Order: sequence, then C-alpha cells, then structure tokens
Amino acid sequence: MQDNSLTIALSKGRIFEETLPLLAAAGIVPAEAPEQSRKLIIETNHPEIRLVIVRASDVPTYVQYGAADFGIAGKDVLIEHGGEGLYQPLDLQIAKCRMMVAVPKGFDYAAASKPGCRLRVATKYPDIAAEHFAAKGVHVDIIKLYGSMELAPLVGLSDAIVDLVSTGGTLKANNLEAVEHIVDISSRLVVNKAALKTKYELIEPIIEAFAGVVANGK
Ligand code: PRT
Ligand code: MG
Repeated sequence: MQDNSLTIALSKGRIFEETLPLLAAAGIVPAEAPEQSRKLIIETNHPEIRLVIVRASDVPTYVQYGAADFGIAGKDVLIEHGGEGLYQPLDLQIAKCRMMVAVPKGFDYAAASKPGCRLRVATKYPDIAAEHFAAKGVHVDIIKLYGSMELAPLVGLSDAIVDLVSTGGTLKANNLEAVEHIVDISSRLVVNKAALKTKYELIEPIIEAFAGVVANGK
C-alpha cells in the first residue's frame, strides 16, 4: 500500500514562527504551537501530515535518515552537517543572519589575524571557523562550545568567537564587536532524497507553494 503520510521536522522558536506562513500557503495548519505544548509530535489539519519538533541542529539528521520526509534548517547547521542524503531545493529566505568573527572591543584583530599568527577561537561551528581561518593563513585553536559563545572572550577562554549575528544586540550587550563577515545565513528546505521519489505527488505541491511565497517576498 502507498504511504500517504508526511512528517515534517522543524525546530521551535524563530524557524517555527517564520515557517507558519509557508505552511499556510501549502494549506497546512498545525493543531498547536510547540511553545505552548510539550508535545514533540504535533498534528495538523491534515490527518496524514504531522510535525516533529527537534533541536535546530538535529533537523538534517532526522531528514537524512528518513525519520522526517522534509524539514527546514539554517545554512549554518547544514554546512556543519555536510548535507549527506539531503536534497536542498529552496532557500526560504527566513531566519536570516550573518556568520561573523567577533572580538572584545579594543582587541587589535588586524594585528592578531595576520598570516602566520595563532588565534584561539570559540565557536559552535568548528568546520566553518576552521575553513575561514585556513583561507586567511591564520592558525587557530578551535574551542567547541554549544552556546553562549559571547562569554568565552570575556573570561579568557578565547581571543575571538565565530557566531551568528542578527541585530548585533547580543555582541553590544557583552562589549564585543564584529570584525569580519564570513557568510550570509538563511534557512533552507531539506528533503529526504528517497522520500522525494516515493512521495513526489505529496511533496512537490508543498515545494511549489513554498517557492511561491519566497518569490512573492522578493
Ligand atoms: O537555541 P538552541 O540551542 O536550541 O538551537 P539554535 O540556537 O541552533 O536554534 P535557534 O532556534 O536559536 O536558531 C535556529 C536557526 O536560526 C539557526 O540555525 C540560524 O540559522 C538562525 N538564526 C537567525 C539564528 C539567529 N538568527 C541568531 N541571531 N540563530 C541564532 N542566533 C543567536 C546567535 O547565536 C547569538 O547568540 O542570537 C544571538 C545574536 O542575535 P542578535 O540579534 O543579538 O545579533
Ligand atoms: Mg538559539
């Protein structure tokens, strides 16, 4: 028998909020909001379509292994994941921000990041950071953190951080400044490659509806 069910992996917070209008355009309305409920599986107005609520950085893994047919993940998360087993048909232009290098105000970054120099960098994104500094010829000791990178230079754990910046408010509040732009980040639709083939009739109209919203927003 044909499998008519669809499972969509989303993270709560900004991605969930910014995905609601996309889902609405595809006629999909969640039965409840993940912030209000502790449920990890959320039903929708379609009996066969459900949402699973996972950590932002776990979305590609759920989709890669087919536990979700598709999902939405930041480019930051996708670069670190590697994108294996994922089809990435659409940049959704949501949850936009910038991957930046930041240092404490007054730190002479230009002098400390000359080719041949050695820098301690705290980040949640070791691959992105390593590649960025390798291209500049700067040696780095990467210190992997899982959150609150902004604290690291303030307590002497690192010289610099590589982190996402949107308003700049967090850097400012912690007396840090952005000194280098690495890459612009937005969120992508990621589809399990096998599901795209076996459930093409179900998934394709949703991709089209999302694409329509993205095109209208431009
Ligand atoms: O929060 P959690 O640890 O569960 O996971 P997460 O931080 O990966 O998830 P979430 O929901 O916070 O972010 C999901 C996705 O949103 C990320 O993967 C990014 O692609 C995207 N995004 C967009 C951001 C931001 N903007 C952002 N500003 N993700 C994180 N931030 C953080 C940033 O790390 C820093 O701590 O917000 C802070 C800076 O914000 P400003 O506005 O003060 O500059
Ligand atoms: Mg977060």
